[in-house]
Formats: sequence, C-alpha cells, structure tokens
Amino acid sequence: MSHRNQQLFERAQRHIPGGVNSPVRAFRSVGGTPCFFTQGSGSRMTDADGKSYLDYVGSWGPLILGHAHPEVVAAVQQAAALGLSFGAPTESEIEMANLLCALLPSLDMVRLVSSGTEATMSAIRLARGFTGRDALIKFEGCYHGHSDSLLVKAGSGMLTFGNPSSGGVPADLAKHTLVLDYNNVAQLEGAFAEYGASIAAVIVEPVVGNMNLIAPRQAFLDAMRGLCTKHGAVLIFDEVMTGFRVGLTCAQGHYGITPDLTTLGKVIGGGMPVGAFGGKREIMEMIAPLGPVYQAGTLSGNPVAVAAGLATLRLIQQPGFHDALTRKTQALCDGLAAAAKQHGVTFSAQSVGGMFGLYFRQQPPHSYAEVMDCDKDAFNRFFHAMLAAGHYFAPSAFEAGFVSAAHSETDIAETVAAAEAIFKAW
Ligand code: HOZ
Repeated sequence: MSHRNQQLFERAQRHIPGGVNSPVRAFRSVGGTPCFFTQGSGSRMTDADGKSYLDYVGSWGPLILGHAHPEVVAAVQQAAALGLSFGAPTESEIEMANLLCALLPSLDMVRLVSSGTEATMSAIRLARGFTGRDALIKFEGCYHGHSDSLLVKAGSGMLTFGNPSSGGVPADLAKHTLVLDYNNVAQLEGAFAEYGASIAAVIVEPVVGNMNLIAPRQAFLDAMRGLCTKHGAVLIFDEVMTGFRVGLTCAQGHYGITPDLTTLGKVIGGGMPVGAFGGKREIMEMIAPLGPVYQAGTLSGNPVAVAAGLATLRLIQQPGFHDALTRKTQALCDGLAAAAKQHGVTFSAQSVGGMFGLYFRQQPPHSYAEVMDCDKDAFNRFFHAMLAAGHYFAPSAFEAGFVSAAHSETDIAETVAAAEAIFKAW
C-alpha cells in the first residue's frame, strides 16, 4: 500500500474515529490501508498516490452514470451559483416529487430527506403512527440505515464487524423489532399468525445488497404483500439501494409488488445527499404539517442535491439505459464465474440490473445463513489481488457491487482478465 494513503490514514485516525466517517471504509474486514481518493471520472477513480482503479463500488450505488458525469456536474454548478440552501421551498423539489410519483405508481406523495437512513427511520415512524402499533418485522442481514429500531441483526458494516446488533440501542426499543430469515415464507406466516394484530410494518430490501447481494424468491415477496394486506400492516420496500438501479420502475416494478411505502436514496441524489420516502396518500397525509407524525430537516430538499438527482434521473430515462446496464453487469458476473471455473476456484456470481454479488461458494446464497457459508478469507485474498491490479471492489464480503453506465465493455473485459490471472495463480 502506498506511502501517501498510509500517511493520510494515520493523520485521519487522530481526529476521526477509526480514520473514517463510515465504518466499512476502514478496510477492517479485508485488512490493510484504505485508499484515499482524489478524483473520479467515468468508470475510474484515482487514489492519493496517483493509482487509477476501475470502480465497482460507485460510492455504494449512487453513481449509476459513473464519476463526475458532465451533465450532472453542470446541473450542480448551475444550482450552486443560485444559492446553496434556503431552508424554504424551491421549485426543483416539486419537479423531483412529480417525477418520482410518475415513475413509481405506488407513490402518491413523497417527502425528501438527506439520506437513506433518514428515509427508513421516518418511514418506520410513519407506519407506527398510521397503524397505532409498535412491532416491526425486519430480516436478518438486511440493513436499513443506522436508526435504533433497525440496527437489530443488521447487515452491511454490522456484518463486516461480526456484531449484527449495535451498542447504544435501548433494549426497550429493540424488543419491538422481530427479526426473521430472508426468503423464509413459513416463518413470515408464523410471525403474522402469532403477532399479526401488533405488527405496524414489514421493512425489506426487495433485493438485499447489504449482506452481499441476495435475490428474493417471488413467493417470499408475494407472501409478504398478502400478509401485510390481510393484517393491516404497512409494507415498506427499502429501495435505497435498488431504486432506479435494478430498473426504471425499481425492484417493485421488477417483481410486480406494490408496497405501501417506499424509501429511496443513492441514485435519486446522483452522488449528492438525497433520500426520500413516499407511498399511499392516506399514510403520507399523517406526516407533519398535515398530520401528527413529526419529521423535519434543515437541508431536506436541498436545491444543489436535488439538481444532481434530477439530472441523473433525466439521463437514466433514456430508452435502453437499464437494458444496457443489466447486460454489462451480467457480462461481468458471467466472465468472473467462467474464469473461476476454468481454474477450479469455488466461486459464483449473480446480478440484478446494475448491482451484483460475488460469492466464494458454489451457488449464490438465498439467506443470511448461506451468506455466512461463503469463504471470507478467499474473498479477502481476491479483493487485495484485484485492488493491486487496479480494480476496486467493496472492501467487505458482505456488500453488493455496482456497475455504471460509464463502464465500457473493454472495462469489463479488463476486470475479467485481471481476475482470470488471479484465479490461475490461486
Ligand atoms: N453502509 C454502506 C454500504 N452498504 C457503506 C456506506 C459508506 O461507507 O459510504
């Protein structure tokens, strides 16, 4: 690892806990020194030592157009020149709300916030306020941001550090969160049979991206929709990661499920801090100032961030955008799997739209237990070898990866060739 990255990491640790502002970035799971990045353009980014990488993290999903897309940058510059923040309504927020509601039939109304965590936290409060119930169902290994109710058996950094429930969460609060196995219909039916009348909401990542990628079984999503309707619980699709990433109608369109509430983030901010939650009118009308459920934010609907999001959403509506992204992501997975097979390495890969999972395991997993069965040491070895070769994957075996429209077929071929060389010497 470079001298400059090492120096910056040492400096960072003096006044920033762990040297990072979000835990997975610290490379604790894979070991070594995190890269400090100075510049990004298209599919590539450059670290503090001047080394260039093909980027398969994409800022953890937002950069569906790649780094510093000229039209997104121009939109940000124009909005910034007109004022960074007003703490008062602006027209661009209406444009964003109208666009989101037009693209997603499940949204009658939407509220903008500044992060995915804020979106999920607010959606949970809203569901509780709407139903007058406290209990919440989530699934082991799903991550919905770092608010108290949701940090119980969570994914992402919680799995990376082997402690799926956070310190500092009051037991009195955590007791309202029921944690079930992802893709397990029988367990979900059992939970509703026993607690149906007290369940306010089920929150789910319709495609999980926070314990690596796990695709849902259609029967699981169908059962969830049916049970929530039957028992009067609010179905919340956390599409912070999947929103506009798996397709223009998000995971809900892809799997044909209409949730009651949806949370969004990442792509809708195009790399700037934007989150949103929205859904049925009768639920959304419970939010202040219309209703009794309070939620607010100084920078909510920030004009510069919204400009980046609108520019991004405009560009991804071009015909064929998601088909091309899906094809490229699939080509990456197929290429890596073929390279591993050629050299007898136990490995599998899968993608949904522009997100993908890599597993050092014979078959893609369907549950938390199966994810835990992946060879983490093999992943870490692969990660470091690819990093050295200039290919940046998520520094954890428990995160999904992302391809952008800026990745060319040549980029993908280059990454597959690098992996092939690594598997050959495995
Ligand atoms: N929790 C994010 C990935 N699922 C990581 C965020 C970050 O480190 O930026």
